[in-house]
Amino acid sequence: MALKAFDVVGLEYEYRHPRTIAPTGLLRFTNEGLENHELIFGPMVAGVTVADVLAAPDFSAVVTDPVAMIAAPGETTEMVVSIDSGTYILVCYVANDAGESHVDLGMVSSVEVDDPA
Ligand SMILES: [Cu+2]
Repeated sequence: MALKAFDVVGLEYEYRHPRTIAPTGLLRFTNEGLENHELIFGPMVAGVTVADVLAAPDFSAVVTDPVAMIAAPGETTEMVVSIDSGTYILVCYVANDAGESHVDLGMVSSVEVDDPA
């Protein structure tokens, strides 16, 4: 049986993805933009919001076991992952030529992972 994939597209400066996904085995990140983009993807600690993560001094205290992938323009990269239900953050900390971090330009999102069982 083929692994179910969670497809994320990155571009300037946002992610496009389904709002809710079932736990999936294959995380697939495609860069449809003109700059390099990364996908840092991990479950937020219960009760933590995206705004809390962005304000937190210690990322690892609010997002547990994130994975990181980077894709050049036009590239697709994929990774087999094992994920549980919860709310996951997607964030890119790459900086553009002006020195602005993509996250500050809006490249951050979240997705609900919901186990249908
Ligand atoms: Cu980016």
